[in-house]
Amino acid sequence: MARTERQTGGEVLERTRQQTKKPELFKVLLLNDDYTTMDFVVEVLESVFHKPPAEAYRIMMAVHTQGKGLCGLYPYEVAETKVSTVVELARGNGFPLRATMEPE
Ligand code: TYC
Repeated sequence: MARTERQTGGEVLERTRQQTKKPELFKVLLLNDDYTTMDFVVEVLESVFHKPPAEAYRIMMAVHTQGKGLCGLYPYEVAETKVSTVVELARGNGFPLRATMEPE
C-alpha cells in the first residue's frame, strides 16, 4: 500500500498536542518604598492596570504591608510596557516607585 496515512475508516483523528503556542504570561509586581505616596500608587493601579478603585486600594495596601504585590498577568511585551510606563510615570512625578516582572 502506497498510502502512509493511518486507515481510520473515515473517522477524523483528533490532534492531542496543541499546534499553536499559548502565550506565556508574566507577573507584573509593584514594590514598596518609603517615599511614593499611597494616592499615587492607587492612581497608577487605576490608570495603568485598569483596576477599579477598591481593588487598586487593596493592592496598594498589600504592597505597603508585604513589600510587593501582584498587579496582573500579561504576555511578555505587554508586561514590559506596563513596567516602563509605571517607572516613567513615577519618575515624572518625582517618586522612586519600582515595578518588576517575572514568569508566571
Ligand atoms: N509605603 C508607601 C508610603 O507609606 C506607600 C507605597 C505603597 C509605596 C505601595 C509604594 O508600591 C508602593 N507612602
